[in-house]
Amino acid sequence: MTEGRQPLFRSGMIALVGRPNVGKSTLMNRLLGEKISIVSRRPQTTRHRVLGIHTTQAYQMVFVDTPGIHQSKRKINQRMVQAATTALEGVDAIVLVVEALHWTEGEDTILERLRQVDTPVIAVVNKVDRVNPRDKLLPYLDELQGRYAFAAIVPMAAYKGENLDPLLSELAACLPQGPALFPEDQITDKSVRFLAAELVREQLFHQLGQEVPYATEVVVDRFEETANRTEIQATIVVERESQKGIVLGKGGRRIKEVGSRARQAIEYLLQARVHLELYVQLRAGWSSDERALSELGFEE
Ligand SMILES: Nc1nc2c(ncn2[C@@H]2O[C@H](COP(=O)(O)OP(=O)(O)OP(=O)(O)O)[C@@H](O)[C@H]2O)c(=O)[nH]1
Ligand SMILES: [Mg+2]
Repeated sequence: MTEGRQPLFRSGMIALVGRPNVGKSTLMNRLLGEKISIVSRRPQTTRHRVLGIHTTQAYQMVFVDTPGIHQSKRKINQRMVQAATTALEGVDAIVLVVEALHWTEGEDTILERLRQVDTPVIAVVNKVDRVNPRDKLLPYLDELQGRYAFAAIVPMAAYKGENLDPLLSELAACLPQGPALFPEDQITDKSVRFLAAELVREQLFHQLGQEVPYATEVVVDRFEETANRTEIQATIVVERESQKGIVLGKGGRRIKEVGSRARQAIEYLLQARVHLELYVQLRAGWSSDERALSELGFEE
């Protein structure tokens, strides 16, 4: 499979970590040039580790997008954070994503963990498009340098796909020589079923207010590729009876809009026509129930 490639082919795993909402998933999608991870303006959007595989003639980088690391008493959040911290083990490099000009206790806590692993850490200072004028960034970058022995510090606007090349070269230098870990045309470890469920969940994060998105999970019940379209049936799980009505909306308008936007996104992903049917189901307190979480695919 690596025939025809450069003799010094490199490959390895790279974890993308940081506090919630700093732009880890946006960055991974940009690095891949594909949308694998869902993105929203709300924190705690990503709930699982998601691999994004980027293969060139010279290297294969396997990015691990992770949930934002934060403190919470909720069981689901604890499993999310566990998924993120597990991703720090056995990788060849770590990208710590931070927001330009915003250093918080959250970052201090993450640095504590990074000190426990012997892996090069590259800091990506994201959302620099918000810094105006740009030279306000300089003291922040200086400060950052004093906080940790970062292998490199790369300012970036992931959102616009600016400044990706310097990051890619820094990362390539961290990878060991070796054959590709995945087939070169593979872009993720996740199934299309998982990605479809995520695209529905993304719409819930976009379209529902306050705590409701955090009380929802999406399960694909049926995924069937027929000759001319893909048929998907999915259930939106909620925690409380009152949330059912919110997800449905007046006259079913909200769920219809969620379905319509999610269908378009899934069609784009699959490059195929999609028929999407959505249902809502109450599963009382699922996000704080260990068994329900395991059944819903949250690792222990
Ligand atoms: N202005 C600006 N916004 C950005 C940039 N990168 C990401 N964002 C926005 O930041 C928000 C969070 O982005 P995500 O990629 O979901 O962040 P995340 O770190 O994966 O968040 P969690 O999965 O919740 O931990 C979204 O509204 C993005 O559009 C950037 O470079 N500039
Ligand atoms: Mg994310």
